[in-house]
Amino acid sequence: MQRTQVGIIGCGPAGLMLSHLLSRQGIESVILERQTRDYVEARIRAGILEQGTVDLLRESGVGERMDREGLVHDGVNMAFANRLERIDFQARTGKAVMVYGQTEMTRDLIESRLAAGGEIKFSAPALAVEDFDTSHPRITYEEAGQRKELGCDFVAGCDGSHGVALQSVPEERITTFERVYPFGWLGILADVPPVDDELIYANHERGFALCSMRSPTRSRYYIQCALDDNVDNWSDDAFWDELRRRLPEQAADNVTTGPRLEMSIAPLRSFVAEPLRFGNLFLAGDAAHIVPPTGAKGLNLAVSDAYYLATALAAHINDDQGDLLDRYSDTCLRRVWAAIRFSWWYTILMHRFDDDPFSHRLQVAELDYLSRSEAAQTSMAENYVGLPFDATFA
Ligand code: RFL
Ligand code: PHB
Repeated sequence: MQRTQVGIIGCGPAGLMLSHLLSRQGIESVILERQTRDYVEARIRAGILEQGTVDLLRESGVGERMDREGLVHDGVNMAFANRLERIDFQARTGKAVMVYGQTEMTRDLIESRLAAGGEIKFSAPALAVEDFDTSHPRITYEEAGQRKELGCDFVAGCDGSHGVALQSVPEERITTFERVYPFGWLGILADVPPVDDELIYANHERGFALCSMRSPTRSRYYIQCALDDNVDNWSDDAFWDELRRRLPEQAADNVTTGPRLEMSIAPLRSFVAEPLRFGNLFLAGDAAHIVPPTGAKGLNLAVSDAYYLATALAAHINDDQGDLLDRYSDTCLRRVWAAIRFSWWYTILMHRFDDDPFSHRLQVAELDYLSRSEAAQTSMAENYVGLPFDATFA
């Protein structure tokens, strides 16, 4: 049986960042990934990195391409009632966010892991985590049609929603919290210049819309859709028409249309599984919590979990200090719930829930307040650029 110090299930941002940070502390790990490398590197997901994520990528030596190709955004636009109002992150918090796709960050981390001699087994789905309450946990997995085992000192379940790590834990040891929203996001990716230099989040009577981007020549747009909607119902023209209808005139006039590179629907939900530690099995990222994409927090939480876990494992393995590991679950959950709250608030503020005109007037009143009040803007901005995470686990 192959052995490693930390067995990691999942080659997404959480698993890759954990493996990367552990190797910098001299700790060996093996990543098991169900999909092929091509699949993982082509997957289109999140696009916004918080300041703390950007700093960590830089400090840990994987920020070079991000700094060359990423776009620093000092603010964001809020559209409502045919108005366009800007929230200035720099002025309110002294921080910014970076537009750099999760796809690109994943590629950078895979390349860096492999160049440093790290081991990633692609097309190797984990089946279960065994003996995690002992000091010799094992991951059973499949490789080339064969059933195999990876012996570990610690196991990290970074296997996303529906992962096997959480499923390996008896139900009575887990408490879950969930909110399912009654709509989804229909997203399009197209090689057209973005409508604005910065993102536009739009509240509209027809439903939410978001103008985002991946580069000065590649745009990512989303519109709120019904849960039972289907990509086949949407031609490119129908998407562009609906997007324009939901934007203030000045922005709608600036939309450049083009053929889709990708179109998909994502449902929106909030989910937390507690705790994040079961003996020597630790959960990180989407494996333990899901946020609706409205606050752009999913990817950033995966990174902060990985940071906390790498720091705690290094303190235990290298310095024989176990207290950070003991506090891992509580430390992460505090930050996770802050992001769950912010994403929930932002989702409620921006989406159409029903035909109730009272609800819509309330949303407009809150957005109007946000546009006038520095205090309200500071609160929004400090959550959007990301609450801090640091080694003291304060
Ligand atoms: P990931 O990225 O899902 O990675 C988990 C990895 O585990 C693998 N896996 C297994 N490997 C081995 N054995 C098994 N049994 C396995 N089961 C699963 C999977 O193949 C995968 O490679 O989780 P991680 O690392 O926690 O990172 C979290 C982020 O990816 C996620 O929070 C965000 O991408 C969420 N998200 C979005 N967030 C945003 O902030 N903005 C967005 O626009 C946005 N769009 C999205 C999204 C998530 C989506 N999902 C999960 C389907 C769009 C989609 C479609
Ligand atoms: C994206 O660019 O995919 C994106 C940006 C901001 C969000 C969600 C998704 O809140």
